[in-house]
Parts: sequence; C-alpha cells; structure tokens
Amino acid sequence: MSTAQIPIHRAVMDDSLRKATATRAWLAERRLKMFNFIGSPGAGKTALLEALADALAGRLKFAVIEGDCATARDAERVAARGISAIQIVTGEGCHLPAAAVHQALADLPDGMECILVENVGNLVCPAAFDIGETAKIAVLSVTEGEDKPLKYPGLFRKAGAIVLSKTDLLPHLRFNLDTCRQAIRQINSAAPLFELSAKTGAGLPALADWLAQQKS
Ligand SMILES: Nc1nc2c(ncn2[C@@H]2O[C@H](COP(=O)(O)OP(=O)(O)OP(=O)(O)O)[C@@H](O)[C@H]2O)c(=O)[nH]1
Ligand SMILES: [Mg+2]
Ligand SMILES: [Zn+2]
Repeated sequence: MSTAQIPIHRAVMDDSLRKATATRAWLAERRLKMFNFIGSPGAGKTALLEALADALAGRLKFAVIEGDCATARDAERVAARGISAIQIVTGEGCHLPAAAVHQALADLPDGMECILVENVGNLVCPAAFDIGETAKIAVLSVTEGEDKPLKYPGLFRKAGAIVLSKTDLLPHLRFNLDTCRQAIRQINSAAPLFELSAKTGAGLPALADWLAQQKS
C-alpha cells in the first residue's frame, strides 16, 4: 500500500513547490516581500496583524491574505483597520495551499510593499508547505506553555522570526519565560525573538522595525 502512496504524495509536493516558485518569481518582479504567520488556533495572529496596521502605518504598505477553514471573520477584522485583505477558505484543509495563495495575489491592490499572510491556525502542517514566502514567522502565545518549541520543532526550526505573544498575560500564568527562551534557542539559535503584546503594544515596535527592514 505504501508504495502506491509515496508517488502521489510526491506529485502533490512537486506541484505545491512549483506554485511556491511561481509566487516567489511574482514577488521578485514586483519587489514585494511576503511573510507567512503560523501558529496555533487562537495564538493571536489576527490580533497581531490588527496591531501592525497601526505600528506600520506610514512605513510599510501591506496587504493581508487570510487562511481559515471557515468564515471571512479574520479578513473582516483586518479590513476594519483599513488594510486590504483577502480571505481564503480552506474547508477541511489544515494549511494554506501554495496554489490558493498564488491565485489570491492577482486580487491584491497595486502599490503594496509587503504581503502578510495568516496561515490556518495549526502548529504543524502549515510549516511543511512552502507558499513562496520571504520568511515564515512562528507565533507562540504564552498561554500555550513554554515547551511547545520542543514538542513542535518543525515550525520553530524553519522560522525566520519568532513571536512570543500575549506577554501582558504573564503575571497571571505559570509560565517560565527563561525556560521558553531556552526551548526556542535549542531549536533555532538564529531567528530574532519578539516578545510582545498585541493588546498593550509592548514589544510591537521591534517587530514592525524588523518587517520594515527585511529585503524583498
Ligand atoms: N491578553 C491578550 N489577549 C490577546 C492578545 N492577542 C490576542 N488575544 C486574544 O486571543 C484570542 C485569539 O486571538 P486571535 O487574534 O483571534 O487569534 P488567531 O491566532 O488569529 O486565531 P485563529 O485565526 O483562529 O487561529 C482573542 O480572544 C484575542 O482577543 C494579547 O496580546 N493579549
Ligand atoms: Mg486569526
Ligand atoms: Zn494541512
């Protein structure tokens, strides 16, 4: 049985990679950069994009691509902040396929400098699928526990930047910040770590600076 499954899997991955490569070329032609935000359901990805609408205003013109199994709620939240947002509904799909992202690019407004993609809430699968992004950004919230980078290392290993979100909640939790930092560094010693709260705005300027400074 497994001999029949391997070529199918390979064909799917090859097709996905072709679409990601096409997206990378599309972005390069327009000197656009694209960041792929990945984290668990409820980690605070949309809240972060909402906060970045203010933090990046006048510095980096960005549009958003949202991925969710159902509803256009996240795109509506981002659009309410004056940001162009396209919703991809994946149904039972647990990650954004490269083809869907590539198709969405055509509907983005002109004159953008950056695209921020919020992937389907999932700590595992979206990390396995390249969508042609400039970098993946792992989003981990303090309510998830400090051991998650060790238990789900794939995303944290591949991330070009790591966000530790909801830091305003730290006084209310049993969460050891140093243990979490060590866990992150055990998996990825190079990626910048942004400890922030989308609610209070603490730590947000450092991430905004990093996004603005990245090359396309
Ligand atoms: N205290 C606090 N709560 C936050 C913060 N960021 C997000 N939240 C809350 O966390 C919950 C989930 O936030 P979302 O932004 O919807 O999370 P998400 O990662 O986009 O969720 P999915 O799109 O469903 O995967 C909401 O109730 C937010 O108000 C934060 O910085 N501090
Ligand atoms: Mg969301
Ligand atoms: Zn998936």
